[in-house]
Amino acid sequence: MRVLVLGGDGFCGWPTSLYLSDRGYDVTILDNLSRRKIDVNLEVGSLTPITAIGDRLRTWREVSGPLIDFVNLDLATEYDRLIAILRELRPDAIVHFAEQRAAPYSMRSPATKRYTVDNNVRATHNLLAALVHTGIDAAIAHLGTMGVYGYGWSGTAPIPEGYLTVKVPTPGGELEREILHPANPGSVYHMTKTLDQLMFAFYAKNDGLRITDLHQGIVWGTQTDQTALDERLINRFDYDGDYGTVLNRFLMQAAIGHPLTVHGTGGQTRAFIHIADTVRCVEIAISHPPRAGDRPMVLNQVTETHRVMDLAKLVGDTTGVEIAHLPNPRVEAEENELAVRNDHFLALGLRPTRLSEGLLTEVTEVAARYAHRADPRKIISRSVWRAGMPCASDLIPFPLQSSPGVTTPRTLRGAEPRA
Ligand code: NAD
Ligand code: USQ
Repeated sequence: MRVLVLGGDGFCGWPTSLYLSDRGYDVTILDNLSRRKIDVNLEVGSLTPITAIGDRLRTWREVSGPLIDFVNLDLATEYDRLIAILRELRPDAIVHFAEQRAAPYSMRSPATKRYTVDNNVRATHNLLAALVHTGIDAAIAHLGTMGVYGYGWSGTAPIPEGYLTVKVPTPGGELEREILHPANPGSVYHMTKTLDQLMFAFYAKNDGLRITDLHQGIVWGTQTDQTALDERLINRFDYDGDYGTVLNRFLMQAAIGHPLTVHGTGGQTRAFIHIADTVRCVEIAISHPPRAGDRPMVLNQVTETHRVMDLAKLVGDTTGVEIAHLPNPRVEAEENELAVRNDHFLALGLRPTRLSEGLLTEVTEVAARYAHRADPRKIISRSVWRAGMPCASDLIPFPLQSSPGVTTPRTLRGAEPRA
């Protein structure tokens, strides 16, 4: 089976490409390397020393045998080249990761708001138009997000898999209908994923495209069996205030003795999935595509939910690092309930990797190994949702070497918060 992985150089796309290649799929990565360029612009880098895409692919060939091809192409702007690549490759499945994915970055400035919308909406639409244009019947698995549903809208009722049954009052009585779950995005980034959903609904109905939208929770962890084979295959580890996500940030902060940066009360509940389950879910999705004429299949790619404060306590208790309650730079509910249905993935064979001390330690150890690469000035989230919202000052001094205890996570005692 020939698979084209759009965004295959990224945090989820790279381990997915290796996993699929390892499982015998013929993989081509398409990526414009924009994520690496954003790091350069933000003057930050992955905590882990990721190698150039060419080195990654050569190393994979050396250690495992199969060849992964690479195409450097901007999905949002290079439509004609995309057509040519699709005609040449004729993929059976396309995994679409290629979007700007950080909510804080999408709220950082008018320029990043516009970039996020232009990039994400055009990338997705170009893909859909190109499949119709070329007549290539590839199944699409797109990475959506739990954030399309919003938080707290349905209280403790579990969020269904994409569609909601509603009763429509009519003069002749009530009609029962299944509609796309109301969209309730919390950032410009999340808004682009709700726009993607509408495009999928249209192209599935009008052109019979076969589309699965994977509403994924926050991905944590860093390595998979394949990325751990050689240091040159290492996955990226984002820890900065825009791209770092909450649990990986807490684990990295513990590793360098930085107080854990809880926004507000920490009452926000979110959905999570380990990176090793992300790659498995993608394989499950491309092996069970919908049929032409079906509405988009929506699967909640989530294995558990946690409250931010509970995660901070867990990491704080195991490492001795303190918790800092910081002003929340986002406009979001201080507290919310969250229950999510993920019946499809369980029925299709996913055995969830649950958060465990062993896995937390593994990530903290990776973070501790590369702690010398961390720039603590990049940790505080300073992209605010509305101009003028307060945000915290740096919590530990730079350079890092002058802060206490940069040795191993378990011996650390965090510096005093001074926000
Ligand atoms: P990432 O930024 O690490 O990877 C995205 C990749 O897409 C990058 O390599 C980037 O260079 C590429 N890309 C972006 N725009 C492109 C374009 N126009 N043309 C070609 N390539 C382009 O992000 P990630 O964490 O790997 O996330 C992948 C997908 O999964 C995203 O769509 C994201 O919304 C979704 N997702 C991620 C998470 C998470 O916690 N990381 C959770 C839920 C959903
Ligand atoms: N948070 C903190 N402290 C931090 C970082 C975050 O308290 O240091 C809080 C945030 O305020 C928020 C929650 O933790 O309430 C989650 O934030 P996050 O940055 O971990 O995740 P989010 O912005 O939602 O985005 C991430 C990915 C995105 C994906 C989404 C899945 O970057 O691509 O779509 O998770 S979900 O959240 O399920 O929609």
